[in-house]
Amino acid sequence: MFCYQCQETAGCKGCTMVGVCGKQPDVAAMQDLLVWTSKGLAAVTTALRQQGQAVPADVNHLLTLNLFTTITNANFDRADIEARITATLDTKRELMARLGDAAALPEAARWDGEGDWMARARTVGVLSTENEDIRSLRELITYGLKGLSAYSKHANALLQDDEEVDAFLQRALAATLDDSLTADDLVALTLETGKYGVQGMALLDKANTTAYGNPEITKVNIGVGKNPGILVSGHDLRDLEMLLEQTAGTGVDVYTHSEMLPAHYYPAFKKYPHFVGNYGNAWWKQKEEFESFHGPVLMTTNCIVPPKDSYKDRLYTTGAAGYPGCVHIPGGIGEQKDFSALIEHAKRCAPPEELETGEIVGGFAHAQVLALADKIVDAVKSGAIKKFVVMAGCDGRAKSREYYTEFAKALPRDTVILTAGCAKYKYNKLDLGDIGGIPRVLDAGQCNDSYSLAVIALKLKEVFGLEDINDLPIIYNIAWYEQKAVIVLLALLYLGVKNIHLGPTLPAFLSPNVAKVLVDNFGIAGIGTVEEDMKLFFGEN
Ligand code: FSO
Ligand code: SF4
Repeated sequence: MFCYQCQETAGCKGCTMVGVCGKQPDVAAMQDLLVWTSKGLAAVTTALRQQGQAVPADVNHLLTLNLFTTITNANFDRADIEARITATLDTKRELMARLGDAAALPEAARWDGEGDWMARARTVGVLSTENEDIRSLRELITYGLKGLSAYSKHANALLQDDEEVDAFLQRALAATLDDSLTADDLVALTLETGKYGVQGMALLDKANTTAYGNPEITKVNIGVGKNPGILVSGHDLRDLEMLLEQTAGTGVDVYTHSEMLPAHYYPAFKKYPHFVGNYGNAWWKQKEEFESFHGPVLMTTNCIVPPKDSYKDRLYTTGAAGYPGCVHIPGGIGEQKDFSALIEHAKRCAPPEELETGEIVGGFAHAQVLALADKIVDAVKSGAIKKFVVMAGCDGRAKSREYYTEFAKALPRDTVILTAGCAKYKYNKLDLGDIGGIPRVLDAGQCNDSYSLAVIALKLKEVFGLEDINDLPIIYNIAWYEQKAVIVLLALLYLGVKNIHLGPTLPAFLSPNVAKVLVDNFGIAGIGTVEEDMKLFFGEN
C-alpha cells in the first residue's frame, strides 16, 4: 500500500505497511481501485456532457459518495468498498452504451472489472504516476475533490444539488488520468478546484441554513443528563435530524461528539428537549469518550478510530462511513433512515458518565457575525480588536498539535480567534474572555463553515473599503488533518488569501516543486514554535 493523503501519514512520508489511521493494506488497495474506477466513470460522464447529454443526478451522487468513502478514516469495510466498485462498474457500463465509441477513453473508463482486483489495484495507486510533480498535483486535486464530494453529499442529503459543481468535479477527476496535461495545466486545475470548493461550500451553507435556519449565538451544555443517550458524530445534519425525530418521547437523549457540536447552533434543533448537549472533544479522543458514554454511537461520516472491543458493538455507521463488524444503517438521499436499532440499544444502556460540566459558546457563522458587524467594526476602529486569527481546520493525535493550545493562550488579549472545524477543541474550553462582550473565540461551525469565515472576511473588506482581502488585519494559522481541509485551503487560495500558515506539518503529497509554487505565489508557510510565531505575527511586544 501507499497512502499519504492525510497529515498523520507515517513519518510525514507515506503509510506503506498499514495506515496510522488503522487502514489495512487490502482496504487501501480497494480504495485505490474505487478511486480509479470512479475516475473512469467521471471520464465517461464528462464525455457524455461534451456530447450535450445529461448525466442523471444519481450518477453524480454515486461518484461523490465513492470519493467520500475513501476520505481518511471514513470507511474501513472492504466488502462495502468492493460493492461500491461493482455499482460503479454497472453504472459505467450503462452510460458507455449511450456514449457510442469508447476507444478514445482512458483505460480506467474501459476497465470492466475483469482480472484480479488486487493485482489491478497495485497498478493504479498513487505511485502509478511516476513524475513526482505530476503525481503531487494529481493527488492535490484528487484530495480537494474528495473534500468537495463530502460537502456536496451533505448538501445532496438536504435535496440541494449544483450540477455545475458535479460537472466540474467529474471533469477534474477525469483530468487526473490525462497524460497530456502539463504541470502548469494541473496548477490551473488546482485553483479551479478551489473555485468550485467555494461554490460547493456555498451550496452546503444554503442547504443547511434553508433547512435549519441560520446558526445563532448558543451556549452548549457539556455536562450530561440522567437518561441513556445516543452519541452522534460526523457532519451529516440530516442524519441527526432524523435521529432527533425518532428519539423524541422515547426517554433516550441525544448528544453530539466532535464535528457534530455545531448542530446545537441551528434554531431548528433547539426544539428538541432531549438534545442535551455535546459530549467530549475532537474525534481522536473517541476511544476513551465512547467508552465512558455507555450508549450507542452513530458515526455519520469520518473520523472513525478503529474501535475497542469494549464498545465496538455500540458503534453504528451510516452514509459513507463503515467499519467491519459494526452495524450500518442504510438509506439513500431523500430516504428515511430507521434508527430504531440504536434507540432500542440505548434503552439497555447506562446513562453517560459525566466528563465535565459547564457550557461552551458558539454559533458565529456569517449571519450572526454580520448581525454583530457594527459592534465588531467599532471595536476594530477603536483599536480594542487589533487582529483576527483564523485558526480553523482539524484536530488530531499528534503531540505537536499542543502548539495550537499554547498559541491560543499566548495571543495578545486584543486578538479574536475565528474558527471552524474540529481544530477548535484545542482551545474552546480555555477561558480566553471577551472584548467588550465579543468572545475571543468565535466558532462558525463545522470545517465546511470555513465558508462563513470567508464571507465574514469579504464583508469586512467591503466595510473598511479595502482593495485586497490581504489588507485586513487577519492572520491565517490553519491546522489540517484530512482531505476536507484540503478543499478549504484551495478555496481560500482561490479567494486570493495569501500567507496562510499550515500545520502542524506541511502535506507529504506536496513535492518540493509544487510546494515552491504554493510558497512563491501564495506565501504558504508552515508553523514555528509559539514564541517564534508570536514574534512573526505580532513583533517583539
Ligand atoms: Fe475534523 Fe474529522 Fe471537519 Fe475533518 S472531525 S477532521 S477536516 O473529518 O472534517 O474538522
Ligand atoms: Fe496513512 Fe492517512 Fe492514508 Fe490513513 S489516510 S493510510 S493515516 S496517509
